[in-house]
Amino acid sequence: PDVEELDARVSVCRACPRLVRWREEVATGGKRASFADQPYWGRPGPGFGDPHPQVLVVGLAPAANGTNRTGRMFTGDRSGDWIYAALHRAGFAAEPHSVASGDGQRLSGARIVAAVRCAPPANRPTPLERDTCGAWLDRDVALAEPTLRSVLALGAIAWTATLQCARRLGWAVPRPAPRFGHGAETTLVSSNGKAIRLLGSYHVSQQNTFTGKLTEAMLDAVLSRL
Ligand code: DU
Ligand code: SF4
Repeated sequence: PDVEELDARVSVCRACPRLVRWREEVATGGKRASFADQPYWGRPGPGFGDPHPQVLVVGLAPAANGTNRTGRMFTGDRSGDWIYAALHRAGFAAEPHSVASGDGQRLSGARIVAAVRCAPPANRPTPLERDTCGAWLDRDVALAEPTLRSVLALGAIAWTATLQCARRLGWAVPRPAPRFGHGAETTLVSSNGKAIRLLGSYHVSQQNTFTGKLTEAMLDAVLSRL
């Protein structure tokens, strides 16, 4: 299997009843007024970017009117404005913005995925939904492993999901479990004996960027270490 096949498979997943209901509800009757005339994706968000990445960026979950609308990771919401601008400044993204399919955005050396692939109500997946969707993260990480050098976890949930994924894949994870923080770093060793760095950044959610908990300089400082 390659990433194209993986993306096709994940985008038709219906494993979590609550999330299937929510993603489809938003995509039909529940559109944001300003997007009312647009078709919504209404499905799980597949990974986006370089099929042979050195860097895997792991987000939390699609936004109801962002990825759930556009079908592309971090695309069409304010979190996306932050991460794509930073990826562009760091040389990974062709464009500083990600608007929709056909906008010319491409990532080189990086691929973006999420711990949970369907938009959750109140942006909060349950522990069971996180565990269930971990199966897709496992496949993404396993496919990326041959070229992978670093994983950037955006937020504590992505950090924990990545550690759990590494353990399921039989990778060596330090004990006690490394703690998430902005700028946190640890080294995982893949089942092929390859050292892979895990870096943490505060998530690019508005909650962090509006309040100044996460600044562009803080994000750039972590990305420069990738
Ligand atoms: O059509 P394609 O070149 O296989 O690309 C599919 C999809 O992935 C497209 O929206 C661009 C993106 N992509 C990328 O961002 N970076 C790559 O190196 C290859 C594809
Ligand atoms: Fe499938 Fe993940 Fe969506 Fe659950 S959250 S339905 S596992 S893609």
